[in-house]
Amino acid sequence: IYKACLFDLDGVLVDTASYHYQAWKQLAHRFNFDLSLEQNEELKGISRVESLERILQWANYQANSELKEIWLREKNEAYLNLISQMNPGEILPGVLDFLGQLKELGFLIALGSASKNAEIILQKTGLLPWFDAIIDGNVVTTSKPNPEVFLKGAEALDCSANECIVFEDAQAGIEAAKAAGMKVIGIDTHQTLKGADKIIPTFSGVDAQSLLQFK
Ligand code: B16
Ligand code: MG
Repeated sequence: IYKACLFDLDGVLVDTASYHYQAWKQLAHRFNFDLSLEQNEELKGISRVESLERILQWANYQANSELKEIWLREKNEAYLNLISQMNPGEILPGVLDFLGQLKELGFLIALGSASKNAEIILQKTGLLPWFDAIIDGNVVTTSKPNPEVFLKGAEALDCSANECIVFEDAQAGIEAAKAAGMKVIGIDTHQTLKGADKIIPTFSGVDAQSLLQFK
């Protein structure tokens, strides 16, 4: 009954979290704030604008909207600079093999990411040709945990929600998938995700057929 797999990008297919972290950390120095790794974890899956809002809150710093715009641009420029060097070697372990298995099983594959830079990353890493549809931060108006990104993914593939399986590494993404009425598999090395239908630590050695069976 399952026809499609919807993948989050950062933390599922590639690890861009460390690039986001470097770029935000650098930006936060502008208001004398030192962003911690734990705080960066909380930014996973949420949009750029919302990430800045959270950081400003942690820093207890007020900024007007023009300044925020400048900072958002600045952060993104730093981030783009970092990801411009990305290559296929940065695809997370087991991902390519898993995508290959999905194609063989006849699954449709879509991206469901909050990032506005998703397509560049897919291009740089050579992942782009695997995708039948790309839903990213440029086409959604609400962030995860809102289900919009995954509902649009299902629509683009001409599937209903109960035919889709989502792969996510962030709590907001798990919640978005559940709110969309989809099955969700958490990618979680630290066992901190709640509410997923199944959890795998990585795609390494995963057999798609048995993983995608649900009672
Ligand atoms: P951008 P995902 C998310 O990607 C990241 O996890 C999150 O940290 C980031 O703020 C968001 O993309 C927006 O990224 O600044 O490139 O538009 O996990 O939804 O693939
Ligand atoms: Mg993610």
